[in-house]
Amino acid sequence: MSNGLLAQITDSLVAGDPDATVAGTRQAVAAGLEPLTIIENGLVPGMRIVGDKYASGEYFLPNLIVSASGMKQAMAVLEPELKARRQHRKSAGTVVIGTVRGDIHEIGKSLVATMLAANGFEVHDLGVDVPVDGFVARVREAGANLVGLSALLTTTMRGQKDVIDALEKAGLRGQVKVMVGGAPVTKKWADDIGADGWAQDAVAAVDLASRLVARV
Ligand code: B12
Repeated sequence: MSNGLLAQITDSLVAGDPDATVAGTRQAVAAGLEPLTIIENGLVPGMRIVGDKYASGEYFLPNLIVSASGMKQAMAVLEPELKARRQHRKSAGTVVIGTVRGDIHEIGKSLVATMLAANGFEVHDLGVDVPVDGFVARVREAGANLVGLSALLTTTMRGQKDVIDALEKAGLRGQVKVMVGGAPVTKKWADDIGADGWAQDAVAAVDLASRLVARV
């Protein structure tokens, strides 16, 4: 039954039917499924299939936009559920997160932000297409000890290094750990640009964030 619901959510994203995605998500919550299970086993696989279809030329940009909207609306249903399960941990830190300049992909970044907030971090989500100075200014204002930089395009990944350089220049690099992510970003890239860590998905990002903050 629950597997059927999750498959329904995946299929609705692939079919580009946001109303069905939201309805399926609500149904899954009502059936007692954990929000994280719904995300990881219903929504994310759907977006992956949509991405593959786009890459192979079967889907076009409008398909991506409709599916992304379904995912976003479903996340709006799940966010309060995730927060309701929030465990208050004293050790959680203050995170400034955003998608770097020139890049408007927000789903993965928002998922990471939601998961961090659900795990007791104070999260300052700057949104997408964030200029380098935007990150630096907020780190200073919020006294953040962690920065999360998302990039989904090979052409915008370089922006992650620009933020690291700017933090250095502003004399803030010693106070913050920097974690990077996004589909084209690898551990090697993170090492090359002098980031403190890389995580493949939102669950790993929470684990990484906890470890990095413990080391600040
Ligand atoms: C949805 C989507 C869009 C939507 C975005 C809508 C939105 N509101 O976010 C729209 C339609 C707007 C879009 C536009 C474009 N897109 Co697009 N898009 C995608 C798609 C299909 C899915 C991305 C997604 O949301 N995935 C689901 C989330 C959950 O996964 P995720 O983002 O990877 O995030 C996870 C991890 O990476 C990690 N993570 C992410 N961020 C961070 C940050 C930190 C700190 C950490 C630790 C971890 C972490 O955790 C996340 C959660 O698990 C991908 C395909 C793909 N395979 O990625 C293409 C893709 C990224 N897009 C692509 C392209 C080319 C574009 C456009 C240039 C298309 C065009 N011609 O206009 C534009 C770019 C616009 C711009 N300037 O940014 C290419 C990029 C190719 C490349 N190598 O550079 C891809 C790979 C598609 C393809 N195969 O060609 N896109």
